[in-house]
Amino acid sequence: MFKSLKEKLNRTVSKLSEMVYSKGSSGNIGDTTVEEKKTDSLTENSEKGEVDKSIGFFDRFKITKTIKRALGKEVVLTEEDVEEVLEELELELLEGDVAYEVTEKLIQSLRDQLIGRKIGPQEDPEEVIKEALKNAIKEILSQKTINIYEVIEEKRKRGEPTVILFVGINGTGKTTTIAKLVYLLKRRGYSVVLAAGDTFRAGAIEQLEEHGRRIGVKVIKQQRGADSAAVIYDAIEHAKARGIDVVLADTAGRQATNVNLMEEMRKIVRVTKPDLVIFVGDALTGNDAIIQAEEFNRAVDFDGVILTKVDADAKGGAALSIAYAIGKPILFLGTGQGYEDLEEFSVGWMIDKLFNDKKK
Ligand SMILES: Nc1nc2c(ncn2[C@@H]2O[C@H](COP(=O)(O)OP(=O)(O)OP(=O)(O)O)[C@@H](O)[C@H]2O)c(=O)[nH]1
Ligand SMILES: [Mg+2]
Repeated sequence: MFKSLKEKLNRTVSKLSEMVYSKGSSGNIGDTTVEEKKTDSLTENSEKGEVDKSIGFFDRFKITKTIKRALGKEVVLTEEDVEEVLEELELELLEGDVAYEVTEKLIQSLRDQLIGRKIGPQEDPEEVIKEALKNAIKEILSQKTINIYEVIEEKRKRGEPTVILFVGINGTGKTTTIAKLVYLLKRRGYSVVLAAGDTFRAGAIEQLEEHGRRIGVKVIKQQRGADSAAVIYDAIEHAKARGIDVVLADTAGRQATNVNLMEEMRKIVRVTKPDLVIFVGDALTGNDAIIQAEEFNRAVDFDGVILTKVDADAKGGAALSIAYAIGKPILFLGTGQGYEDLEEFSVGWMIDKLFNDKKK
């Protein structure tokens, strides 16, 4: 997940801190220490009361050479110090499908934070640079988010179901995401009904029904070709009659260029008045996901984004850019094909994935 973006950010941290060290060097680069550690094999042999003489010195003792680096004097970062590295980062981010305005904002934020920054001998330059990057990313992802559980609770207090509509282009993962969300909502104790609002694509109703069977949730449907808004309306009526907490409505995938289907989507929103409209975008499509989101947002003014297939996305461009570009928060991320592979998005989650996660 986000492997190449992580590498780019880490390279930037290394390059800038290298530069700080070279500027702040007082002639000697800290201390060099040699640690001696017994290797496991030696311990095992010792337990048996013997030391295998054939194991060489360097096999038996792991020599760890740690160069502790410290600044010899205070360093003040100048524009010339950071410019080259930031320009490189700028190009790399653009190549990694980070949107232009997001790249510009990120670089500007780094300039603002770093130029003129004094780094004292007590400070760790790597940490200082990392902090600046983290702050820049936090600024980009500072959209007001929506807590869907709060929305559901609010509606529940009024005795009404929460209606969530999922829209997006073909194959982004709408139907799968709905099934994942059912899984999450059921675990939190909410009752759910699904609306088979994709009455357009062959096999779409059956696909949703199959998910419904597997996760144990009812699907309200009509025949293929039926009016999508009517199906979703039925599901809402069903939920009201039975006191069901949440209606998750599937819709057909559509290209923004398909005038009829875009008009159908607007009609669905007009008729069913969903509490939340969620745009489901495929992270792997990078900048295209952002362009599609802009088009859908113009058509229905959606509330939030779910980005899917993040598990297979090395670039991280869409994840970093879409919320800032559209001005709507990312709510969840699809991180795999299993029902449990849906993670709640937060700035902290993103920072953690980019700077701390060592596994992926
Ligand atoms: N790796 C991965 N695959 C995903 C994720 N979400 C969905 N998929 C896969 O993407 C494919 C399409 O998913 P669907 O849920 O059918 O997509 P859709 O948007 O409903 O597609 P249409 O109804 O045809 O518009 C399926 O093979 C899913 O398993 C994800 O987070 N990670
Ligand atoms: Mg679908």
